[in-house]
Amino acid sequence: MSLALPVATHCPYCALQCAMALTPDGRGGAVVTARDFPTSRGGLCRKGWTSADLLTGPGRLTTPLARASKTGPLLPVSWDDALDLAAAGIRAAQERGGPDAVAVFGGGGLTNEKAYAVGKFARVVLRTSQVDYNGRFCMSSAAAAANRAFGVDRGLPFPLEDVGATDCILLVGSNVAETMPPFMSHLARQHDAGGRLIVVDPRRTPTAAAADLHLQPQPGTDLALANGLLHLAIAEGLVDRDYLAARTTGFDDVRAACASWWPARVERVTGVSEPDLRAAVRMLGAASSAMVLTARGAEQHSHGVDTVLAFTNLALALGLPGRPASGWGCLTGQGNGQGGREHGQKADQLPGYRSISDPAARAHVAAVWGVDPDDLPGPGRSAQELLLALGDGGGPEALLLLGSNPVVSAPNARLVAQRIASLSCLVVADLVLSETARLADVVLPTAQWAEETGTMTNLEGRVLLRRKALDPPEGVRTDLEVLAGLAERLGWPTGFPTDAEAVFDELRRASAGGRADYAGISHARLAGGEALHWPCPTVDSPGTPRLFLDRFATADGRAVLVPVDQPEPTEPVDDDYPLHLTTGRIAMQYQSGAQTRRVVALNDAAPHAFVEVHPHLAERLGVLDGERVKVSTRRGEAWLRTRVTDTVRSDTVFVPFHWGGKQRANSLTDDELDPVSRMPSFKVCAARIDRLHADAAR
Ligand SMILES: Nc1nc2c(c(=O)[nH]1)N[C@H]1C(S)=C(S)[C@@H](COP(=O)(O)OP(=O)(O)OC[C@H]3O[C@@H](n4cnc5c(=O)[nH]c(N)nc54)[C@H](O)[C@@H]3O)O[C@H]1N2
Ligand SMILES: Nc1nc2c(c(=O)[nH]1)N[C@H]1C(S)=C(S)[C@@H](COP(=O)(O)OP(=O)(O)OC[C@H]3O[C@@H](n4cnc5c(=O)[nH]c(N)nc54)[C@H](O)[C@@H]3O)O[C@H]1N2
Ligand code: SF4
Ligand SMILES: [Mo]
Repeated sequence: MSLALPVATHCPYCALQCAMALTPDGRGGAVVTARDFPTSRGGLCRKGWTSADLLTGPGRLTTPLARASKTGPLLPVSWDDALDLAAAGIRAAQERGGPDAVAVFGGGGLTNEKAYAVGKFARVVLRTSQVDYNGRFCMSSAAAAANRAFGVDRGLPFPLEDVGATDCILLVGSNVAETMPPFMSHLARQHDAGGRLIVVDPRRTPTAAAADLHLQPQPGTDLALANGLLHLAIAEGLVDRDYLAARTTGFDDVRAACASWWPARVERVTGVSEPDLRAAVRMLGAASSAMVLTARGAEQHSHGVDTVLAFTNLALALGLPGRPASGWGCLTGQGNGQGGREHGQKADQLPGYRSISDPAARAHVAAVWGVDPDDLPGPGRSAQELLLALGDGGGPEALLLLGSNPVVSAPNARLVAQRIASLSCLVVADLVLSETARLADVVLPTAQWAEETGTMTNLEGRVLLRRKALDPPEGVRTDLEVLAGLAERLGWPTGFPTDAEAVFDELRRASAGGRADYAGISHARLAGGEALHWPCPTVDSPGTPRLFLDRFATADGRAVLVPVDQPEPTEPVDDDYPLHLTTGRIAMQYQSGAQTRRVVALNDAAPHAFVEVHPHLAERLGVLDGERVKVSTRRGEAWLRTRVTDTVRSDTVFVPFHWGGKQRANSLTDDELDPVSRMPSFKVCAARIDRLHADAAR
């Protein structure tokens, strides 16, 4: 096939979806160059620059694998044999236990086309309700809060360029300097125009170091902080009464809920000083435009939804959403973290951000799929509930997994890995032999971003075309081909399209009239260079870069303030576990590390996990910088090198989660779930640190 060179596309990793061009090198690989684009502004991070290394790297899977028996090794097999084995395992499970005996687990890195196909495959081919995905661990708290407050969940309801134009930013639980480095150019633009930045993080991250004001709360106390800021805003007369009256409901209840959060109490609960609280509120109050942005630090808690609502309350009370260069937004994480949560791989959802419990939505989607609405299953289990129900957990006995590595990334991962290992049949489609794929009965090697066309929806709700630049290596198939091959074997009569554009056109029809309406977006319009943010209901619609200008997406058009209160910690520190443990990311590794640990340049720069320990704590524990220690919680332990640094609070330790085995942060984390979003408590639990014996300490 002859292809235009270089090929304009976007990065395989995070939701910033930086623009790049790929020039095939003739040996199966490609050379990466950065392209100018309004979001990435010509920037790429090290992960983007090195992303092509994984196309040809030694870790790449190029043949299907299967094992003859549960205890036998994974050995190369033909595609026909692999798909036959997978289909047989699925069929046997369903013969024993009915449709719900098979589960599907997807990922927010999959293209819109794949996410849509995964959800459809689960509902129409397997007819199982048991489908969810890793976005539950990522965006679900912010999504639930946004739906409640504004009636719709689009991470940023405005384009990124507005971030550079706002007067003041309150950035809560986000370390963009490491997680989306080119985002910093928007903050630099904002700073150069005289804007102010407030960062809320228990660590003085590179992002916090760039701020005008850094608030350093104890992990898990952001809700009290937000209520305290709103308390002060009310006391200092900074609330926008006209806006509240014209565009919102619920302020009176919220005012009452914040009344008891006077500054001294907030200081006691959060550790943020009263003068800093006042300084933050005054910066926000004095600004001509302002944004409240949240990310995983605020959201990944067993009270994540309420925490985000506390921040949407604050933004609404200050009159921000729907105003120029202002509002609340969430910084979506995975490459297609936005689109991945709109098109049906979530347990309670159908394409177009429709609810699977809504009869009208079921009828619409069933018509597109050519099935009877009554044949569509209802809502299934959320991600962690599903993972813990597998095998010995009494739920599904077979699992098809694409685009996630839960053995490393799920909370309480020791238990999750045990459940996964107890399945009668695990089928994993991946580019590499991830820790989860290692447990599989059948491994299907799939194409990656540069080798297939598809669309991604970035953090601002803008749909992007990721073009194919190369053919996949011999022996590798696309995820769409994998689903089609399984559908055929499982007796689905009408076939599963394998052409991304055909799948997208079906997705457009399925999403038409839904909250995330893609009906007017096409591969052709995107290829023509149009900037299209959903909703985009018709082919002449210019899309909707800015939401909420006139009304919110609620029934009455008003945004909702919701009274919320800081709960007691789910796992308070005590004598046995006296430290707050929080987890997150570093610049050189991505997620479970399945991809980036196999990129030599990245792995050399960040070869192992660590635990950040404040010098005072290190002294109290008698540990040295770089010493190996045992970090333990009620769920498990990890062996980690210390990194002694005064950037972390002295009552808190931080571990990145990009590694498995003994370095696995998720052996430690708590899987207590938010009651609404079912988000686990990745960002805080109680831990202890012990020295290892001298011989193991090196
Ligand atoms: N290099 C790199 N970039 C990535 C990713 C990656 O794995 N590696 N993943 C992508 C994905 S999927 C996501 S979701 C995004 C995530 O992007 P971020 O949300 O920026 O990433 P995290 O490091 O998980 O968390 C951000 C910060 O929250 C802080 N934090 C911890 N506990 C609390 C708390 O209780 N309150 C507050 N206010 N802050 C707290 C941590 O110290 C951390 O600095 O990054 C995306 N980009
Ligand atoms: N302790 C702790 N744990 C966390 C978090 C945290 O902050 N702290 N953050 C959570 C968050 S926000 C997230 S998003 C999750 C992410 O964690 P995971 O869901 O594990 O994400 P990845 O490591 O990106 O896994 C993607 C897998 O799919 C493969 N893959 C990539 N592209 C494709 C494709 O197109 N098709 C197929 N079939 N496979 C593909 C990759 O090789 C990799 O093995 O981790 C969560 N876990
Ligand atoms: S910031 Fe995200 S999208 Fe941009 S180059 Fe880095 S990983 Fe890729
Ligand atoms: Mo994420």
